Amino acid sequence: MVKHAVEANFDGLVGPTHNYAGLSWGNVASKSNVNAVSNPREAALQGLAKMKRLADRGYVQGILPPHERPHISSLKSLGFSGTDAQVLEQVATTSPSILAAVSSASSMWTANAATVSPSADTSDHRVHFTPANLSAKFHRSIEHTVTGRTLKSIFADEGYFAHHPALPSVSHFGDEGAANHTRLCGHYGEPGVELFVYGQAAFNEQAPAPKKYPARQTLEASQAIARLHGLKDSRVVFAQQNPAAIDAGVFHNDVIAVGNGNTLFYHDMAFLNEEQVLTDIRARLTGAELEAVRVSNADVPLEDAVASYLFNSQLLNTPDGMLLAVPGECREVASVSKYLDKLQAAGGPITAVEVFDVKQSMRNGGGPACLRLRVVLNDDELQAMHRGVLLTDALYERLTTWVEAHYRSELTHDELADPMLLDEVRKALDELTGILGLGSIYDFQM
Ligand code: SUG
Repeated sequence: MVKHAVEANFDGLVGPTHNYAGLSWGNVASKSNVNAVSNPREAALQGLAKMKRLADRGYVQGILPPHERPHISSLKSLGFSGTDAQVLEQVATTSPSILAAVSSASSMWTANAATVSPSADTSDHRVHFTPANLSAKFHRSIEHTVTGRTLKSIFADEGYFAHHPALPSVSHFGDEGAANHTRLCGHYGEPGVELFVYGQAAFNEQAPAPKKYPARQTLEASQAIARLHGLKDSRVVFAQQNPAAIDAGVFHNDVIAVGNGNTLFYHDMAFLNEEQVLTDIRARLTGAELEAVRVSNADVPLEDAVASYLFNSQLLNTPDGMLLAVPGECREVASVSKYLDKLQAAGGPITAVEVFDVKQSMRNGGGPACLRLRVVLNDDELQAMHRGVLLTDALYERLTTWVEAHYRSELTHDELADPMLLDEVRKALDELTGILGLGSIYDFQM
């Protein structure tokens, strides 16, 4: 029997150390905004405003808390020692790049937090979670421990939820989570097709691969996740990303494609073998016909797609079609803006376009879709999860006040070594776990 289910979106709350450190080779925005002065307060409020607008529209909206940064435990594991203030001073003097890496607020991009398979797809009919090892970038590879703790704290009932540790943290199993995973289905509660998009087959040196930028996700990692989650072969598609797209700055598949329900919205340069991908999905999808909304390079050149983050939009069901929630930059790039006008008039599955301002995150290469982790939950699972992280009007007010009390409105690299900043962060996060009712999830709380 098909159970009623919804797609809940868990957005990463931007952390108090949000800054522009140019940490992500292959991510054009991250590199081009290096050393810009950030505004953590504005970043967090922009994120909360997006969540609030979607919650007001009736979508189930959850929150994942930021991580402790600078991450002192990581620094100690690298041999920096003494009091926290001494650790910070040593690393700032001898290795400022390491300090920048352990200070990144990158856990905000929760599309990279984990891969999630809904219970309708898994062999034991539980919702499965695997935190992404994010092994391609040091600053992100330190996220999965706390991400795993947080997900376990929210989805604690083992009768409904299964948690796996991150895959081995080596390049062969590089895993970037839901950013390279799309689920297509009829109703959310029906078995769907899980599309895993990878950048490179790690164990085959002859296989096509990008030449300039790294492929962060491997085929072998995607296959491991599908096995761990107990997915049926007949419901899984593995597709290689077009290496030329990676070399043009498409470091995750969600920078060039987004799917929801029976609809796949994608750029014609997204996949190495587009026809095969569509054929494979069509052969596996039951309960609905695939709607492939293909954007040609003639309409939107790849570099405009990357600059605007058109495909890093959220694609959401509405009572009369689908809503594409796009970043503001889409209206600043002429080809994209023109395309969006055409799209709404085309009579296809996407019937509405709305703009969301997440500029602070965008400047690090994170659009609306990067900021959220999708978790399909049936009614029983929604009841069983910890509901203290679901956004209500009261929680929105509480979190806005919390941000205003604890966040700086300007942050430069020199300030990352300030022991006062670390104190501010810990005080804020300790209060936050109380607000969200999460218990102890941070190293400093243990
Ligand atoms: O991993 N940027 C992130 C952006 C992640 C976007 N996520 C998705 N596409 N789902 C990254 O490249 C930049 C941080 C800095 O440079 O300060 C950064 O980590």
